Amino acid sequence: MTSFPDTVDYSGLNLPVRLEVEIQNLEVEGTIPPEIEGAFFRAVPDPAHRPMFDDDTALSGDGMISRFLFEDGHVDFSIKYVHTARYLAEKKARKALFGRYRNPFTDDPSVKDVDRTVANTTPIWHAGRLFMTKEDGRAYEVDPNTLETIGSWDYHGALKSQTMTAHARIDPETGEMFFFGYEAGGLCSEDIAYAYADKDGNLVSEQWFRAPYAAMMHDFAISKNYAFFPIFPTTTDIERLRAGGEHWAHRQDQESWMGVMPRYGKVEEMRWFRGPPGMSVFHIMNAFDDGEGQASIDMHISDTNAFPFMRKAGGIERNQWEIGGSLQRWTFDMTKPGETFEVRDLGPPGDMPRIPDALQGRPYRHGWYLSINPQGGPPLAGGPVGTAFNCLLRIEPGNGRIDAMGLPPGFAINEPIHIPSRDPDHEGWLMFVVDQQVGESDFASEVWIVDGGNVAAPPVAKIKVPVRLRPQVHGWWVPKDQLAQAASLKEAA
Ligand code: V55
Ligand code: FE
Repeated sequence: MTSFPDTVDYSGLNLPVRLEVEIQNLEVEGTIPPEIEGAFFRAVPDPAHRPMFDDDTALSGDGMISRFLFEDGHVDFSIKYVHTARYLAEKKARKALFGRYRNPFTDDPSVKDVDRTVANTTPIWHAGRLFMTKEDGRAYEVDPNTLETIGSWDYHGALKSQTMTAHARIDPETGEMFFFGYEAGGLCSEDIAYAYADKDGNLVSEQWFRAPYAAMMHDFAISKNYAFFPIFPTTTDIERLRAGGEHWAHRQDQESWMGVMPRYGKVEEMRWFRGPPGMSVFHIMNAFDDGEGQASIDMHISDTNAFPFMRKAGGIERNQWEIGGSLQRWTFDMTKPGETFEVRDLGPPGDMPRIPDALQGRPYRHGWYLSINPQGGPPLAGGPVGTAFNCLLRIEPGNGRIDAMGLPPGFAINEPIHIPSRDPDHEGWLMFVVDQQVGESDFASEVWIVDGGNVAAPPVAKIKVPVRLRPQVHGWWVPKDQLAQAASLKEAA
């Protein structure tokens, strides 16, 4: 008999579900735009076993790959565990063998040399392959049709980094995938690997450099000519890990850095710009440059780390509702020496940004992200941070225009994906899971489809999910024609 800790990470909306299901023909209210055909993949952490430590985090949950498949006017749902080495070892033992989040010193000795990544953060599609990623290890390849796990992914033995980010960036013109791994040389190392693969999925380049200090670099960005590496002071320490402590502690007094280098350049060309102390960044909306050395990055920045356990480990006492922040644009003049750059506020606090894939690394007119509805009570508890978002924003960073879909307190909005429209005058569609509290400990979920250019309007379709869903982290849209090009189909043929 398994019970889970009575904490926000394991109860309420975050209560583990642990169901692998396949359901055809979900009930649809409204009309799904006929041009929406393909797969909405989601990464869902869902611990298969009670954690070894009651105060562990939702970030430790075993990765599940989930798919809403839009085909011939039908929507089918499926979800399956990623068969990581860790998942398989614990399944065999019928209990958790891996200890604290990213602390191998707390593991059962029987799994000393077993890969401990949980592949729970982002499903990434590149060159016909689907990967489940987690920044503490290598990706796992998953079959996009069967959702079965193919195995750990290292670019056919070419990748040297021991880790790979959950936030890769794909250039819309070249099809190259740019990515990085931090703690690339091992636990707590300051090594960062910067790499890219060509449009066919071959690793072309991997260069290593040293970070100013070992920090959680959750995301990065590319523009047409530059790569941007954000270092914010959520730091790690091998001695703390040896003592059984947390991997991450936020440092309110430590400075931040932005590394900027030519995206096809040498890491020796990296320029480091010193930023303000104590700030935290998880996700970056986009970056772009003007071809003449003016390089900008737009990111969600907050004045401390949003994760309560990372603040606590750093001795920071701050309530969730007292965290300040904004969407900020940092602009670097790469033609001039020096450490200074320009900062501009673009929008209210929030996270989980989305832009059309076609504008990755390019100037863009609008983007979307999640925030908290200032009207009504506090948002639903749950999700990886412990507090859900309940407001979808569309923002035009150029002129400050903001449109919003604000939901009442009992609702949670998961990260939207964007589906481009065939109509060039249409901004495309946003699709996201909405969770709603329907009883003291009962929750119901739907997939909503919203007109990207008119987020304040009611959804054009709501798809009912007949099982409970645990909050996802990130998602990825793969259109029908790309699914048909899956490497797994070719390799099976
Ligand atoms: C994040 C998520 C993670 C993680 C580290 O959203 C950071 C941020 C789902 O796992 O391990
Ligand atoms: Fe993320």
